[in-house]
Amino acid sequence: MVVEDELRQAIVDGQAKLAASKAAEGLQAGIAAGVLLQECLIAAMNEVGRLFEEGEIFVPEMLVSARAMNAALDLLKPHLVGEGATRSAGTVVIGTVQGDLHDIGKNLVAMMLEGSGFTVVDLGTDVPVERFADAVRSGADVVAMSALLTTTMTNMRAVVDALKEAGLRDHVRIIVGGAPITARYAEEIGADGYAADAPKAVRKVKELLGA
Ligand code: B1M
Repeated sequence: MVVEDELRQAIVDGQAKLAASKAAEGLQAGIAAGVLLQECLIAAMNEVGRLFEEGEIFVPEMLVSARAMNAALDLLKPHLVGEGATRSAGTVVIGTVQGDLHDIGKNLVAMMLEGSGFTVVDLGTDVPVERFADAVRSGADVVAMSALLTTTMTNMRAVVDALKEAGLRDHVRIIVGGAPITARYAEEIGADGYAADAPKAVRKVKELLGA
């Protein structure tokens, strides 16, 4: 098996140490970190999702796979992010919306924004509407929301509406993303932008801030 296959398999099997060592081996073999991320880490999590959907694995297995992906991601991180700017390009407050515990994609977006020179305030997962509003009051330039569940994506609209009601909507740009989110949904709920993946999120935030 080539190292890419071994890395994918280690994540699907939830073997964190092996996943980290295979990620290191991939880098040593000269495979770009971005390629390992897309073709191994993200591909493995898609496979995990498929196995879950087909009832072949359950939540605990998904969780150990997520840990294995994070172990590999830690290794790739220094290679994925740039040097960063000396002065912040703006403050982005990011979080996974209320009711939703998925954080791998959100962490990836946060990491890449940080690497591109933004100050990132990470509110974590299961973030109540009011915490986003408080972060805007504290001076965030951008609110970035992630959702992975069709049942929680509606909470993005709740945040946009709450910001409007609090008179804060015009003070901030809003970007949304996550597997069930589309550009159309972003427009429908009154967000300023949508991004399909972490690099596109960075591009969108730069565009929104004119950075
Ligand atoms: Co869950 N889960 N999960 N899960 N899980 C999904 C999302 C699911 C699609 C699996 C499936 O059925 N095929 C399904 C959702 C179905 C739906 O709503 N349509 C699902 C389900 C049902 C559930 C539970 C309800 C299961 C249960 O309990 N019965 C439960 C819900 C818990 C909760 O949140 N309240 C649950 C739990 C979990 C774990 C906790 C076990 C674990 C998460 C661990 C963690 O995150 N720390 C987990 C996992 C790992 C997954 C899958 C397998 C992988 C998600 C992932 O990390 N992908 C997932 C299946 C899948 O996605 N194929 C699944 C890799 C990651 C890099 O991609 O997060 O999509 P992603 O991020 C991408 C883009 O979406 C984008 O950029 C990233 C790439 O660069 N992006 C943004 C993300 N956020 C963005 C924000 C932006 C811009 C882009 O701007 C702000």
